[in-house]
Amino acid sequence: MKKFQVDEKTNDKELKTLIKTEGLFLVQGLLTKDEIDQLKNVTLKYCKTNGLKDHGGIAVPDFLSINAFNSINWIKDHSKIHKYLKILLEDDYRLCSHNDIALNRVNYEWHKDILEKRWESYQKADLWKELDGQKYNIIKVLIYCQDHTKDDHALKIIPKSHLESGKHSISEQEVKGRGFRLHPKVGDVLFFDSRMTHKGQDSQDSKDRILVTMTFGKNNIFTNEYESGIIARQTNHKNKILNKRKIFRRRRLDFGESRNKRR
Ligand SMILES: O=C(O)CCC(=O)C(=O)O
Ligand SMILES: [Fe+2]
Repeated sequence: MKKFQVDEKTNDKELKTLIKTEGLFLVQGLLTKDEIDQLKNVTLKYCKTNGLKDHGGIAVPDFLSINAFNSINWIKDHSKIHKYLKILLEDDYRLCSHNDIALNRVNYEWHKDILEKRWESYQKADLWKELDGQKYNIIKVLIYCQDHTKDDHALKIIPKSHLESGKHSISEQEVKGRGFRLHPKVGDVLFFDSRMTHKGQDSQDSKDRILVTMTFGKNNIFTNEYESGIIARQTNHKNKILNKRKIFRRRRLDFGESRNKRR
């Protein structure tokens, strides 16, 4: 674990080497407790009545596009996060549309954060090969909003697995018993190559567990393809939420009307 922990004293070369060879690093104490509290409070308030049911918890896909999250959209521009992204993505990158908040979501299957299912076809280039002098360079940023030093509810990872080609879902056979759990403190931020094999918590905690994620990619063909698939996936998920709301409103309306008729 120590090997992957960095702080403001870690130099650019060490950071680049960690991502290149291990696939990740964890920056200690990057966000303040007050910043984390803001992320937490807005999420808890919103998820009381909104969001998409997902793996036993609630997901908020593309929270940055939702008015209720305007007060925390500073997170996408946070200068301390961008200090690291600028080094890893060499000043030429963008938020490639993916952003998500998860409340109490269980995510116990090993996977890589690459396009899957019907969205896989958007990613045409081989992610493990160079194309026209360009290379895959997509970094996922994870912010857990609670302390995980004494629990097993943060990310489980396989260092170096970003170098192993594969599909989104990774079987236990491929994992071969490898992997270990990270134990971030409040305010730590994880940066990882989105091809790294990882999984979330195996079961829910008794306390609320909030995870904020955003994905940034170097401006190139790999990021363009990834982003087009992500936009399609996020739109699909957001439509599910809208349809659910419509059904809910229609039911309320029907119920109200039938009650009125009875009067
Ligand atoms: O729930 C988690 O901790 C992991 C979620 C995950 O796989 C991800 O954000 O990429
Ligand atoms: Fe993931």
